[in-house]
Amino acid sequence: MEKNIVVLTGAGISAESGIPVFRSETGLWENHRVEDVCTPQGYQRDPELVRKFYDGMRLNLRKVRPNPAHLALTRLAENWKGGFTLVTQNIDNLHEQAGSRNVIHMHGELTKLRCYEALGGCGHVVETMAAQDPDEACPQCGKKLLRPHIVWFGEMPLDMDLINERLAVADLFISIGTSGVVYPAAGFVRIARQAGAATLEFNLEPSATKGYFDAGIYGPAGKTLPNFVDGLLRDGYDYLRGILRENSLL
Ligand code: BV8
Repeated sequence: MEKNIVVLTGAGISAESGIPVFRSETGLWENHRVEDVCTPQGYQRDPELVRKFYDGMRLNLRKVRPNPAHLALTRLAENWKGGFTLVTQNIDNLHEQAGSRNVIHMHGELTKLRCYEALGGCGHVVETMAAQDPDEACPQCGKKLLRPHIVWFGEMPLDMDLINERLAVADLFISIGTSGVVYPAAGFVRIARQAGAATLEFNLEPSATKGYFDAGIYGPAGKTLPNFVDGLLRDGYDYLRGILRENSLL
């Protein structure tokens, strides 16, 4: 019986591609307070500030490229015989640039805008790589209520039913480059454990949820992940058992 793998990535997998991670010592994110740029209230207060914040990150996507960690996940997905699910907290398109398909962007995507339902919009989603034009009307309902299709704090992450379905039948849960601070993503390892999955984190240093992982491999994912994927594809679960033993956190 082939095993099901669920992977969760966070900002750390994009760090070696030059995209700053979410949390920093200053607690600021790209020089902004999180509550000003990553909450519905912040958007209500100053939609122009929030639009420009995401415009900057969207336009930056033209300059960044996937790193070996993204490419290793594409290789794993393409060659793994069992089920493979990639969930990301990231809003960049580096997994897609690396060739990953069916990526579940639970916190939304920089390359999409949505007609804002809470203000009376229709929820229609449009793709864009450009700076947002605040006067652009929704192609579906004609209202000028388009907003970044990003999940802000206090908003429900996307595709949670699908994610929970995949976690419920996971045999291996791999978390890569996340501090384990933001929920519900940080709770996925517990759901996977309850389903009987082996759990493994790849990070620069132990995450806040390290206590729920069987093992941890610490260092830049661009270096650690390709080796792991090569071993798993070569020797399957024999290799995994060795890795879990050598890097046990229990
Ligand atoms: C919700 C979009 C409910 C924007 C983001 C108290 C307790 C528990 C929960 C809460 C609470 N109070 C409030 C909450 C809920 C809140 C939450 O979890 N808050 C936290 C801060 C306590 N969560 C929410 O609001 C979520 N929604 O709960 O809804 C609900 C219920 C009913 C009805 C409606 C709603 C929504 C959360 C989503 C917020 N949006 N992003 C954007 O990205 O622009 S979250 C944001 O944080 C990013 O998505 C980011 O991905 C995510 C998590 O951060 P990380 O990815 O982990 O990044 P971080 O910088 O933290 O860490 C990077 C890691 O990488 C580090 O550990 C580092 O060591 C490592 N690293 C660095 N370089 C490398 C590396 N690893 C490997 N290799 C390297 N080279």
